[in-house]
Amino acid sequence: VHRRDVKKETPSEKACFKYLDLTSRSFSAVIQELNPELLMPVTIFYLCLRGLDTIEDDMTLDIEKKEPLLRDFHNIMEQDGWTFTESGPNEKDRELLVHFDEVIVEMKKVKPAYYAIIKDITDKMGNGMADYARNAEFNANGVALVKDYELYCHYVAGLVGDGLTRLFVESKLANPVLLTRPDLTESMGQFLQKVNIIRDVREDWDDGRRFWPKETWSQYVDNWDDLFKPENRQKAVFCQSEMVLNALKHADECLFYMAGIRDQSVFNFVAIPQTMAIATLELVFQNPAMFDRNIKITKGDACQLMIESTQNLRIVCDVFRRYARRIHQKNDPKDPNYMAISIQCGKIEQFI
Ligand code: PS7
Ligand code: MN
Ligand code: MN
Ligand code: MN
Ligand code: MN
Ligand code: MN
Repeated sequence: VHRRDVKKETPSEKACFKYLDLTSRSFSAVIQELNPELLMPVTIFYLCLRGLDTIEDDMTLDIEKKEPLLRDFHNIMEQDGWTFTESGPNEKDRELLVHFDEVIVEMKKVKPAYYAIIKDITDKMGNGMADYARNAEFNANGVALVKDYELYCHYVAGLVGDGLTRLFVESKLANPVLLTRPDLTESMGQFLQKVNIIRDVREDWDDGRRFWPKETWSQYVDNWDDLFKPENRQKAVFCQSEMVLNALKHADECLFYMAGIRDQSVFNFVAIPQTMAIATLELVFQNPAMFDRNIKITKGDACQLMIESTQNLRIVCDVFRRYARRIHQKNDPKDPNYMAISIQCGKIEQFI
């Protein structure tokens, strides 16, 4: 296991870890234990994308200002001394943008081969986010089709997987064969992003944002807001099942992807978020509380998952099977998605 060497760190390196801690709930610890070769590149990658996402998420920022910022962020983030102080005061990650100049100092020290990957992904993600930010302005209903939902997930998470995989292979910490399987990489990102979007539905609704596709929710309620009315709880839970089923389809490909990782610290880094995601999916499944408030797995479960995700692929497969079985047991025969969920859980339970 690797640990940061705090004594040898420059002030700007320390600042990067401070903003990593401040802005990441789930990734900070695992990033800080990465193989030293990838420690700074992945930290910088995270902070660039977190900065970009802070601009995307800021609903007080006018679209005429937001769009060019998103589209050009990959160039803006290279300008020495650049900082951004216009985020709304309630923006939780605004401090990162206020002190972005310190991230830029470290960004300039990243190996060119790694930096090229970081810049390419930031470019593609920013432009994808911009397409959807415009769309949200003109269409208060958000995304229409499941394929639009999945394209959004590609921009904000599938691309992260692509960039990380290229970093892992470039540093020889993953099998290059992973580069020939972009479908597996895409599933790694899609699974995390879809679970995040399902779980955060209430918080996003409160903020006036919707990521669930109309093609799905319109089968259960006439208007998006109706999904949150207490009298529609049963319909909302059935709709939730369809969203869970859609996410669950990525689980087996995530297990295949993890078989391509050669380095223990990289394995831990990719496996921990995935096991947390399947546990979160089990927690939200058939759980009406998700429409009232933000729900989270317990500290105890998170600790157990950390231990299990830092061993080997066999143990991680066991975790996936365990949660698939629990989802299977909670499955409701009255649910229109009952058969499909049952089949999908069966597939994971029988995996290798
Ligand atoms: C570079 C580690 C490992 C092949 C900031 C990791 C926000 C779920 O929206 O912060 O605030 O609720 O709870 C992470 C694939 C991306 C996908 C995406 C960069 C896994 C900007 C994570 C993370 C690919 C867009 C965080 C996708 O959730 O979100 C690095 C392999 C950032 C990964 C966002 C979401 C990540 C997310 P929110 P959270
Ligand atoms: Mn966002
Ligand atoms: Mn966000
Ligand atoms: Mn500063
Ligand atoms: Mn979210
Ligand atoms: Mn979050």
